[in-house]
Amino acid sequence: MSGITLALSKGRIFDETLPLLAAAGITPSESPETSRKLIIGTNRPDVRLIIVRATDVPTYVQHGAADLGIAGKDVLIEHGGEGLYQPVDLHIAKCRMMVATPLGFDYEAAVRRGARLRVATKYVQTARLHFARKGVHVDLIKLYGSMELAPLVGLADVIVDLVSTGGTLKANNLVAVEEIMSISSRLVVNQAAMKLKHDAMQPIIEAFRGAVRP
Ligand code: PRT
Ligand code: MG
Repeated sequence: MSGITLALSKGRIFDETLPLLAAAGITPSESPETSRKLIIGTNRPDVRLIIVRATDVPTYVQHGAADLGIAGKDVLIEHGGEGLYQPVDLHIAKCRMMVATPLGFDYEAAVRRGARLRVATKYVQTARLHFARKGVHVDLIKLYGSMELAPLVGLADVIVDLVSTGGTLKANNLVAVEEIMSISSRLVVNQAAMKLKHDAMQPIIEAFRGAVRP
């Protein structure tokens, strides 16, 4: 494929990427929200989009099935980032990685007395590193979604999850007790494509960089 392939996920990343694409002179020919197509053309014959799960974006780019992609820092940490350049923080799909507990659970006291914590999360690498740095012993329980449920039914003491409005925590009587890091989405680039397709990719990367609104 001599053109450029960009990997995106549906939903908030796609929505927030549209203005960046526009800045690069790229208009998708249909919306992934209404179309079932997984390969979407654009107004530019040399640029196409592929629509994949958010967690799969780094994998497609790492293996060169896409030249470029957009992925959350959360996803990139879990993936490990091998084979990828991360040239631009796009400041989109922002949120915070937090530790949350049921209302009334004294997290600080549990940490102080060296309790072993059961932590449910989709973000096991991030959680492992965070608690190791704090010197807290944890049993990590890997989940694929709806982490908020785990402490309510006794599966875990705390969760590590992304929080944006806080509405989901509140609705489930949970409270954020510690921020691990702030999260935004990054442009990722296949390292070989960066060399082989440099002349075609560089204007797109620069247009994205110029359109970032921190
Ligand atoms: O949904 P799917 O299982 O396909 O995958 P995904 O959840 O990884 O994808 P998507 O599109 O939902 O998220 C893509 C990226 O958006 C993530 O990788 C994050 O970098 C970023 N992002 C920004 C978020 C949020 N904000 C966010 N609030 N990702 C998830 N959430 C979830 C959070 O996990 C929690 O369940 O929203 C819920 C909390 O939201 P509030 O507003 O109630 O606090
Ligand atoms: Mg989601």
